[in-house]
Amino acid sequence: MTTSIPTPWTAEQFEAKLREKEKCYHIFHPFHIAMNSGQCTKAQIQGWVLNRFYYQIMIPMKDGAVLSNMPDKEHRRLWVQRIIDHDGIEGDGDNCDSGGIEAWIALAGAVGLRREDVLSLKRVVPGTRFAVDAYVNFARTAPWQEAVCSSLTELFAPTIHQKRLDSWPEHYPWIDASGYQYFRKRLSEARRDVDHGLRVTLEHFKTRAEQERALDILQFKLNVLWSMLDSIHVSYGIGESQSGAIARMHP
Ligand code: AHQ
Repeated sequence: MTTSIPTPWTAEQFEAKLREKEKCYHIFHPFHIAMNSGQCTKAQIQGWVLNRFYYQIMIPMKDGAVLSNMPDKEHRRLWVQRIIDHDGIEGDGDNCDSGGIEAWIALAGAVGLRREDVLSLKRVVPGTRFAVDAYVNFARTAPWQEAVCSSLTELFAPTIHQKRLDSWPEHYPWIDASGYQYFRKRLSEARRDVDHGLRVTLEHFKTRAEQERALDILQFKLNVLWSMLDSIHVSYGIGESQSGAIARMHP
C-alpha cells in the first residue's frame, strides 16, 4: 500500500494557515479582554507592566541570539534593527533614539511604578520568567529560520497595540498619556518586522511537513504569550474582587 505524501501548500495557502493562528493570539486571553475593557485595577495593570518588562528586556537578547545564527548580511542588516528598536541608539538630534525598553519604563512611570521597582525584576512571577526564558532558549538553539518564524506572532500585534491606544485612555484616565509611546512605536515596527519574518518563513519552509512544523513553531510562541498572561492572571486576578490574589500568592 503506497502512502501518499501530502502536497505542499502554495505560498498564499501557507500564509493563510499562519494567519489562521490569530484565533490563539493572547488578545483573546481573559486578562487582556478584561484589561482592554476597563475591568482591571491599578494593581493589575501595574502587575502586567512589571511582568511584561521582563519580556521586553529579553527581546534584544533573543534577537542577538538569532543574529548570531544568521549566515548572511542581507538578513542580519534587517534583523539588527530589532535590537536597535529596543535598546535605542546613541546619536545627536533626530539620530538619537532611547529605544523601546526606555519607552516601556516610561509606561511603567505612567501607571505609577518607580523605575527601580521595574528594573529590580523582583516582582516578575515565576510563570512569566519561565515562559520568556523558554522563548529565548528556543531562539538560541533553533535554526535561525525557525527562530524567525517564532516572531510571527507579530502578524497579530498591531491590532493589540491599537486596541490599547483606543481603549485605555477612556478606561484608565489615571494613566499618563506619555506612557502610550511604546504601543505607538510598535505599530510600524511590528509591520516592518513581519514583512521580513514572513518572507523568510514562506521561503524556508517548503515541504508540507516543514510547513506544518512552522505552524507548530508559531503555536509554541503563541503559548509563550498565553502562559505569561496565565501566570499574571493567577497572581493578580482580574477586577476588584480578586485584587488581593497577589497577597495570597506571594506572602
Ligand atoms: O512589544 C513587542 C515586541 O517588541 C515583540 C517582538 C516580537 C518577537 O520578536 O517575538 N514579539 C513582540 C511582541 C510585543 N508586544 C506584545 C504585546 O502584546 O504587546 C506582542 C508580542 C508578539 O506578538 O510577539
